[in-house]
Amino acid sequence: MEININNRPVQVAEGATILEACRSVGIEVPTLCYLKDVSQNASCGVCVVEVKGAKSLLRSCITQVTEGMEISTNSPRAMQARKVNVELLLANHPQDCLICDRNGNCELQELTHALGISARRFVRTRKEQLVKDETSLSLVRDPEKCILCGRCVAVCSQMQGVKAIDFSGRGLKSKISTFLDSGLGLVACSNCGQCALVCPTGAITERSSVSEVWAALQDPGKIVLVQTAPAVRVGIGEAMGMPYGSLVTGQMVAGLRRLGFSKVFDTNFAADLTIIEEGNELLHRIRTGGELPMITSCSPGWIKFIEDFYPGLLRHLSTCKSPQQMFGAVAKTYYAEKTGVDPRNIVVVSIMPCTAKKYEAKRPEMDGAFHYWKEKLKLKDEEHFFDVDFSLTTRELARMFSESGVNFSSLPEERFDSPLGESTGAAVIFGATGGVMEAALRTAYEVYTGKTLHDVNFTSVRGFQGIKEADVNLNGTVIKVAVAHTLKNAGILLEQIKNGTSPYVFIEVMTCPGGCLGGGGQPIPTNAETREKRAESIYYDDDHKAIRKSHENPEITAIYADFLEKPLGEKSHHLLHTHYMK
Ligand code: HC1
Repeated sequence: MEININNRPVQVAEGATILEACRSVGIEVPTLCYLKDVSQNASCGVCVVEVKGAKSLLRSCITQVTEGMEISTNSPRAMQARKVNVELLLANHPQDCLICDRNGNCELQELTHALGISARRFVRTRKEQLVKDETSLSLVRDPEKCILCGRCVAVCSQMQGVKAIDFSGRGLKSKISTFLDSGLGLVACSNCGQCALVCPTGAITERSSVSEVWAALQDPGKIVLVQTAPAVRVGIGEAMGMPYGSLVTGQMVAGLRRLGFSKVFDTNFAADLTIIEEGNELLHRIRTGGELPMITSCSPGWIKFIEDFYPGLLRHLSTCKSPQQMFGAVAKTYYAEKTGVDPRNIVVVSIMPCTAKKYEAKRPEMDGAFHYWKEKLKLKDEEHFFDVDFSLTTRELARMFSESGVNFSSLPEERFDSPLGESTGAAVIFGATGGVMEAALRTAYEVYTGKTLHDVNFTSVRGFQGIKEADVNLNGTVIKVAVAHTLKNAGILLEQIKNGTSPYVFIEVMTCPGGCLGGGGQPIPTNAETREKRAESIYYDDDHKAIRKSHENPEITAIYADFLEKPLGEKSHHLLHTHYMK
């Protein structure tokens, strides 16, 4: 349809909102609350425009265009109102931008600058000082910095179906809160961190462990090992100013060495290990009439979700620990033995695209290595250690690079250390929704049929569709599999299992949209465009790997020969598998 924007006739899609119509013809209307396909609660009032014939200014994010509409996005009245609305938000907003986590990447700060606001015109209206919520192992909420845009509430309820946070109070007492105001760590929050990704300010951030990691790196008595998740290599470049989805594995390794890590290892190695254990677990369940469908267990937000909301279905989860945790357990046992290092002196740091990994690392049962050594080294209880000591997000790693003056884009490409650094194409695709399933199928096919799989690309489980399903032919035996990303979609598959209508044998669930590449610890912005670019890089990386099946990774063969002995064996049981909590 034809409408007129800023005195220019333009063709726009019927049914579009004014905001969408403006953006479709390259006219930017700012907003602090709108989130495409998720949040349209029109709370910030920043996107107001003037429409000829309308009595008042209209919020462009919720007003549909009509034929012949005459819109002005930059009339003096619209611009003045936009400015006043931002000034009102600033009245109650702390002025500590210089020391805020989001300094330089804050939508409110950017807009304040863009609108030419140079002074604080309105006085604070809120009487009380709101208290930080530091109850979560993954996230910190600072309600003083909250502008009540509602994006966090929208992603938590609409995208994830979790509803851990919501608006409470009225007027000046309005705030985002948890059930009984008890704090994120005490409610059914999955720790996914999607709220932190969409927050326009610094009101929700990851709980940072950067200073603890610096302290460990400066401790001469410690060997500090670092592992990097599949999706970090396609995210960290963005945080260092490179194009969306840049694949920077080699520079990332070089940068980590320059930060002082003793060894730079790859979570992808542990992803290959997961496939061996999980693939064998699946085949064992199929052959022995075990609980099916079996569901993947590497995404900790998903584990928290099923524990909180569907505890009766926990038997469907694979007992495999996630690759992050498998890595920690073998680093402090296999690697410690191989190198003769006292496990008490090993610090394992992981770099993850995920905020829930922080919570996962501190789950009480994630201390397999401590129990492995307890008898042998006569360890006292107060010497207790976890398999993974610190889990940092991609954003925290970027902060460490910045703090230490690493000039990321000029770094040479370096290789991971051995023996926990070799990995396959199957491992890197863990970072995208459908990747764990595809990696598992590459191995399951060969183990089950004893034949070589020539085309390793299971394209039917790729892509960003909410739930994907496929029939996989294992040499005559057809198994039905499904893949879901976001917890809301996972909930749909769980309801089928609950009702006895699930047709699947194996299900992959990833907490975040797009899988880990869209994780809550990834650079901001993380949106449809960035997710798309990161996925392209992940599949490019897989395509160009010399080895693309987990069971062909020579370091995996070696760890079974030298240490684990066999998949699902005694050591695997203690170090690589876990249990869940109702
Ligand atoms: Fe993931 Fe995983 S793929 S959960 O998305 O299984 O975070 O990247 O590291 O552990 O390997 C995240 C990513 C990650 C684990 C692996």
